[in-house]
Amino acid sequence: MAILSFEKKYRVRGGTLVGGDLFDFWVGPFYVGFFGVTTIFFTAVGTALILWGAALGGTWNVWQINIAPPDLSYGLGLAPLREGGLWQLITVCATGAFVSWALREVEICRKLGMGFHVPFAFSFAILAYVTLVIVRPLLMGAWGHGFPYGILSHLDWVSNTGYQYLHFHYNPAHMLAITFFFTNCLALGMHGGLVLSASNPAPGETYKTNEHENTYFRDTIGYSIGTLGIHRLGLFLALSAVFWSAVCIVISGPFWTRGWPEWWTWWLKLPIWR
Ligand code: UQ2
Repeated sequence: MAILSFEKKYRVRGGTLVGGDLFDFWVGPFYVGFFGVTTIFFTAVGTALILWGAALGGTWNVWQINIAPPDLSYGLGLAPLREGGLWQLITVCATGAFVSWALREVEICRKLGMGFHVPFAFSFAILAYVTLVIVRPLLMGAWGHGFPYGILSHLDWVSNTGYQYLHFHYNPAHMLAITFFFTNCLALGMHGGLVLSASNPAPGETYKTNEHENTYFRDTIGYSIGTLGIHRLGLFLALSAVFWSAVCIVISGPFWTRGWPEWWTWWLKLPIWR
């Protein structure tokens, strides 16, 4: 279907979750909707607060700008703006913007009669962020356990938090997350390579399709997962990577406070070694 006739089919009323027809319109190519408005609102306020926090920080070097969460002594209370309060408001705005964006995706899916796979996948990314700056700090009793907003400062936070547990690579959920990230990389490398090899022929060569793709893998490894299957596998691998990343950090502190290498003593204590 040509893009112009498809637009007529797509630009239909309804599918909104709240507000009825109120924000049910487009601005240029962009669908607005109630959650388009809330996305813009949270993004604008959040960005302004980040600029305010940066202005207070004494450097405009983009690598060094840092907006830190409150000191641990503030616990789960509100902190003055300069003492982490800005970080708290920015966290509210960021979460508001991300959730608004996901719900706008849901409204667009409903308009189009599509599955909710894209907002479902995006919700895993939101879950990872929320786990770091809300769930884990709540479980540990202080907003100061959230990560600071800054390019180098958040890297320092990751490094310091890792070393607090001596060797984060011994965290079993971290192992799973990494394995999923790497496998996801392998699968997307295979998929991208396979699709381009078939559908982007050199000048003078002919365009190939599914049958060539299936046959390539049947000839090399005796198995093809299929053109739909590879996308199911990709979504599973990507979501699993994010899910186990969230698990690996939320168990560090709230459920395991010692070094991760020590967790493996259960293995050494198995009766099979006696
Ligand atoms: C495939 C297929 C595709 C693909 C790829 C495969 C025609 C265009 C990459 C091959 C994938 C396999 C065998 C699964 C690999 C498993 C893991 C865990 C990486 O068969 O169908 O569609 O892109």
